[in-house]
Amino acid sequence: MNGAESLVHTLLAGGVDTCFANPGTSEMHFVAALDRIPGMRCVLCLFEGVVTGAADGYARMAEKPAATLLHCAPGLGNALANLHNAMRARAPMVNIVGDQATYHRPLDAPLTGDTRGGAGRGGPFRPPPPPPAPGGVAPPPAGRGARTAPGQIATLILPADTAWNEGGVVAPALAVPPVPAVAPQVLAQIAAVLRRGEPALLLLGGAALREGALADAWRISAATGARLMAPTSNARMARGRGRVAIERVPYPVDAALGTLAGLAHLILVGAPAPVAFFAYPGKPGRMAPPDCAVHVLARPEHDAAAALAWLAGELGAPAVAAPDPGPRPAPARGAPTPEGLAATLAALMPEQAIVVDESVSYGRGFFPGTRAAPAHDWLQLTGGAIGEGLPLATGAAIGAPGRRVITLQADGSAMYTVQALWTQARERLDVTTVILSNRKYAILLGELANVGANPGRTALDMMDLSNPDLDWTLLARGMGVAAERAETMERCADLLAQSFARPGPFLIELVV
Ligand SMILES: Cc1ncc(C[n+]2csc(CCOP(=O)(O)OP(=O)(O)O)c2C)c(N)n1
Repeated sequence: MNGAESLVHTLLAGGVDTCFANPGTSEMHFVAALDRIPGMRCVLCLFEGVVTGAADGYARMAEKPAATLLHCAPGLGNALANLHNAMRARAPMVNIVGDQATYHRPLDAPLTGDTRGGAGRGGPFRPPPPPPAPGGVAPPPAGRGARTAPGQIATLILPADTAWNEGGVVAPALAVPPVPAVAPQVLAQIAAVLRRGEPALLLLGGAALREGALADAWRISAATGARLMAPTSNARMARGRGRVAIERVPYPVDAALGTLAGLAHLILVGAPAPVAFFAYPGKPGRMAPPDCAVHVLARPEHDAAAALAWLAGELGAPAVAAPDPGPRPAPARGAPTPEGLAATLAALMPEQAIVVDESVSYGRGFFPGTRAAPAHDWLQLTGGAIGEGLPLATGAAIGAPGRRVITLQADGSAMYTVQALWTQARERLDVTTVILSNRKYAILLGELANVGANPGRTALDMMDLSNPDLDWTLLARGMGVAAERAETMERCADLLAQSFARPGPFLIELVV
């Protein structure tokens, strides 16, 4: 058995059975091992940023890591933006990065680069040293690292000779450490804070945004008057009928400050304290009022759901039904608007849909209009590095087969990783993409004004995506995805309904 074969067996033994890949010469023995050993679903992606974005989406839905296969330092470099997003989503992932053979590295061949440096930037898990030749790679620490709550990125560098040398050893999976419980004193302290009845807000992130945890948070809210909110960007949130609907801290600084004004206590439940995405001249960076006490109920690695359940019990908060979101809206008519699109989605989306939201500026108001939709999960761009929506949707569809994925996708961001559409076609994934075609970097037009910069012709041209116009129907069809354009909400509704009724990917260019 060679090193590559032992690695594939070890990954499978550890429950990693899906590999998003973009291979090169240094990974050929790993690819050959995947061919010889059954059990691994291999998904080809045509850019490394699609590989890592797809592995992120897979992990968010399957709740376990996928493997990625990436090509030495430059390939890993291409992967970094979506690795960053995955790290912010706290998605587990095991990266296998090929590299020059150990004895070839000193020759400084053209593709030799700082693979270890890049791996270190992909997440907090330090890459293990290259395994000694001959053979015998040892991925279980990587697998365990990835699965340690709340999910981490583990990167294994696989020099070509360690893959092809004989002497591979299959390692049994290591036990994954249990999710740590919140300390009883912390729970008691937070209960005491909530009993005071002062203006308080529970900021729910990570596992606290799942259905059961939201229900317990709602009990606490109903019993104590504490408000509930989520961070601006979240990896996965349970939404729709039957779930407790909560709003997010708004992205614009003034709106965020207004939302949190007057708070005496901010209680963090698996979420970080809210800060502005960027510094703006003359504005604060922290969004909570300066005299607001910030308490940590659960850090992201803690069992936030158990903490909320305990707290609800301790406060004697009875079970309460989720608030009725009102009737399911009817599809909108006329010219496209954000509210109209939200209503149309709520009207038509199937049960248990997965919404992937990289809508950037267009989607800030999607939440209120989709409350009365059937139960669904909502996935967002967590690290602000645009170009993750299409890959994220691709991975989510593979991680949750049988569920329709709906991607709400801003056009500028879509162009970063547009090749993900090809993988959706090849894998026949049930993904409906709505391209929000405003032919602008609209958010940056606002940011130009927000930072007080000068909007001259050259600056404005750098935020304009026209001249030439992108034709999304041609782009999609060129990658095997059926596509149509919609200029009205009626047409959009028609196309959405058609797409939901048939298997496979479909793209709607919504001209907004
Ligand atoms: C990897 C990366 N590169 C560049 C940026 C800067 N950036 C932020 S938003 C944006 C434009 C987004 O345009 P689009 O996706 O069309 O959405 P819209 O603003 O029109 O809603 C850019 C270039 C970023 N956030 N991440």
